Amino acid sequence: MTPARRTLKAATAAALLLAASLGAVPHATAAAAPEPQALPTVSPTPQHLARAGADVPLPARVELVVADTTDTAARALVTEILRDHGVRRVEVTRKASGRAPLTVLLGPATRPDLARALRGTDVPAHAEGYALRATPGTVALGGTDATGQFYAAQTLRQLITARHAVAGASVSDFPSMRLRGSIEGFYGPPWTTAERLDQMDFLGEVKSNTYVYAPKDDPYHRDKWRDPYPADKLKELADLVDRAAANHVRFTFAVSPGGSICYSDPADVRALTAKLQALYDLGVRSFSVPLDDISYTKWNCAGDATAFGAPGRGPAAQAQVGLLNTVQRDFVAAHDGTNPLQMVPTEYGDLTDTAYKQEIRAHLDPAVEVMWTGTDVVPPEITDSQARQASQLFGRKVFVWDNYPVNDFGRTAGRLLLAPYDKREAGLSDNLSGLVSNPMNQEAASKLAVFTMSDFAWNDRGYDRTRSARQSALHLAGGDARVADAVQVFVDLNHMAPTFGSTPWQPQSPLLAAELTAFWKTYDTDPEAAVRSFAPTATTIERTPSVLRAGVPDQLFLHDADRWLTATEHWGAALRHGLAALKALAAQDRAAAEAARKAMDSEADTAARITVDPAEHHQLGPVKIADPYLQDFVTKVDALHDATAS
Ligand code: LTM
Repeated sequence: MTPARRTLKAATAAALLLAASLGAVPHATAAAAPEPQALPTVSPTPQHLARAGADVPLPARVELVVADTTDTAARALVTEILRDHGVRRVEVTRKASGRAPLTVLLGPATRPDLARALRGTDVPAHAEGYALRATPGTVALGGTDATGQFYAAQTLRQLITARHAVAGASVSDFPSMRLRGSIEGFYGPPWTTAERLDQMDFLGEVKSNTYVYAPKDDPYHRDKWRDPYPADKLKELADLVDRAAANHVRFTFAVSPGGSICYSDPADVRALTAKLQALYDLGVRSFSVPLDDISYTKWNCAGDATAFGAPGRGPAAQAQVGLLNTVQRDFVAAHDGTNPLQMVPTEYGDLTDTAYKQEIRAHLDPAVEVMWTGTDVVPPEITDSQARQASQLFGRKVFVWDNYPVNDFGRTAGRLLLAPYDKREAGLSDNLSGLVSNPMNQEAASKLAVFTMSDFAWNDRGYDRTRSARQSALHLAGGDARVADAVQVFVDLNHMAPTFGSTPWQPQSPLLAAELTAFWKTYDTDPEAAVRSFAPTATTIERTPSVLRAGVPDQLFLHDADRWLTATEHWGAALRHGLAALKALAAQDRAAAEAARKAMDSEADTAARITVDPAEHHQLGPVKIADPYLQDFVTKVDALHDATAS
């Protein structure tokens, strides 16, 4: 094979990959006949999933056997799932009649009827675990606790096949990490109530149990932390708390007093606990006191200098530990049903032993959860060894606040960060108490990455990035494989991670970049073949926005992505015109080349002039898509055209 042909083959393979994403050509996975015995892919990846027997068809009438110990949310979800899949009568009963075409048992796995039906499927001895067994005539959903029951129902939802049957599966499952979910902890426009409600439902679906309310730009969270929430805001919070509970998500309320608190003033301690009390009264049972992004080289009041001495790392930690221990002891432990207090240390992103960490290690109540972002604020990796060191430094397993996929700092200006989770080592669950995502200003667009993070947090050792990315795309696409293909094209065009420094640790647009490299290589020897092979990709990119706009059911996502979708359309058109210009150049048709080049430049200029919406993005500036590759393509075509004109 000649080098040019080899390059062309490589280019064609890459083009097929991208073009196949839109169903433009046969897609290997899309075209393959389903394996009769293959079980549906469940996300997050279960610890153990195996075939137990034949699939169990869903009849028109189902008996749902419950008891007082059956979780209300799980019961509502199972009922909804059955109805959505054609079951017209869901008869709820306390005891199976033995005459129903299908019996679904839901409750604690220890309930005698469930224990019998689950024989052959291990019931994990883990909080939030569950066992599920579907065999002819019976589907058993047993939780180790109420949350486990809810998660069994979430798995049932994914086990229903296209033929309205429950896959004949045996599932024994539990989370690897205790705390999983998201922390709304970024700077810039906070999420709206609608977005937060959406996030609660989403976290429930991906079996994540934690949402931390810590928006930096909510004045009542930080600057005005002493002030009570006005009634309308409190009502919004109450709605969120209820929705979180319905999804087995711990709504975790955070107050950040560090910018102005006088640690030694009992009135400030009272103001802090009063703020927590108001949320406890709404039903909140998890609390956090983040002390990140504050100065510890100055006190906020003279009293602290008297109480703790000259400002510095050690005295700052002493003051914080005093406050946190008081809140843990006098508020959290004194209120029924609360979970241990969470905190973010001022030194949250390194592994240096300091007087600050020594004080926390020695004196902070061991019940308090300590958050840590990694070896940097935005780390390129988190390894087991780093997590172990952090746990030693803070005297407990740390709770990772992962600044992923947050887009509130300078280098993220104009970007949606959509790359699937990566470079977090399997085995982290042994060394962490949990993992939460600090997402983007755009809630719905964040779900693409958070889906994969939740998969990792549930089962870090079973995490498969490629599978998770596909599942995440399918989730956004409402299960439609063709739309999911388009989602993955869009992800490739925005395949970045939050990065400190100039070297991205997740490659931007890896598929498109590979294709363009192959394209230019072929172009050197056979311009027409190069144009032919790349054309489907240009078409795919140009059509992706319309496929997503028509096919993604999530309107919040379409709103979040709107400007990036519009830019993609223009860049796709620029590619198309650019290819036409190159074709005309090869045919020595100067007029056609000139016209096509003009059209390309105009589309590229239009794309480059689209800016983010300041109401929705902390970092302003032009929307970025597949940079620098698309602009580089345009620049190169311009140069080739200029060269022929001279
Ligand atoms: O990361 C932490 C603990 N604090 C802040 C976040 O609020 C912010 O979103 C990220 C990314 O800019 N950096 C921080 O330092």
